[in-house]
Amino acid sequence: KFNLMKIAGKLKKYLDEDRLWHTLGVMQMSASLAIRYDYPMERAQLAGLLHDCAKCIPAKKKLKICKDNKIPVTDFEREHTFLLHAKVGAWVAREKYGVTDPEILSAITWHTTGKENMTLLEKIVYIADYIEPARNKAPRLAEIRKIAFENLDLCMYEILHDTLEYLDDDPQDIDQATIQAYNYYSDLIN
Ligand code: DGI
Ligand code: FE
Ligand code: FE
Ligand code: FE
Repeated sequence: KFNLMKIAGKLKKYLDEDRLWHTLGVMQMSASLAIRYDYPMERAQLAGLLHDCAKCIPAKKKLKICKDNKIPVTDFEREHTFLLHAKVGAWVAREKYGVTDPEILSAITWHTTGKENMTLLEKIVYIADYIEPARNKAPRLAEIRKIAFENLDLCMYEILHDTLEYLDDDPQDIDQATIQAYNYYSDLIN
């Protein structure tokens, strides 16, 4: 059994103020979506609380963690090291916060790119990350926040669509997982 308040207290030491506030927003939004879609609420909160636990680790240190722990790093991730905070985050959640639940670790792993055929918790965290109240940069947020509570798969599609549009300036910059996720949810809703 885990204590969310204790974990938040520890996280505070590893995240800057904005990232902590974002994280608390994702925890709450994950709880709301869990209630809406019948997922165990506290497990969703734990995943949301820890999803960015590796966000403030410098690139060099993330690469070292991967090397030391035999976590595979793709060439693409080596060139876009910010993507590594997701899989390194899952490692940190397990090793430093004692999370063993593979569903939670997987939700942390896939929260940045998404992937094909995501589990309910993976979708909850991915979406909560995008729509939590402190996020304000994405377009159409009001609309996407509503869709999140109406249709999770459609919401995945809308977020992936806008993410690809945002990354469109440089298609070389797009991870395969993001493209696969987009194609999957695009087929699913059409
Ligand atoms: O860590 P957060 O900022 O809370 O959120 P996140 O981990 O979901 O990262 C969001 C950013 O990741 C957003 O600016 C879009 C970007 N992103 C998502 N998929 C890809 C990507 N960036 C690149 N370069 N390639 C991708 O495939
Ligand atoms: Fe993140
Ligand atoms: Fe995200
Ligand atoms: Fe986040």
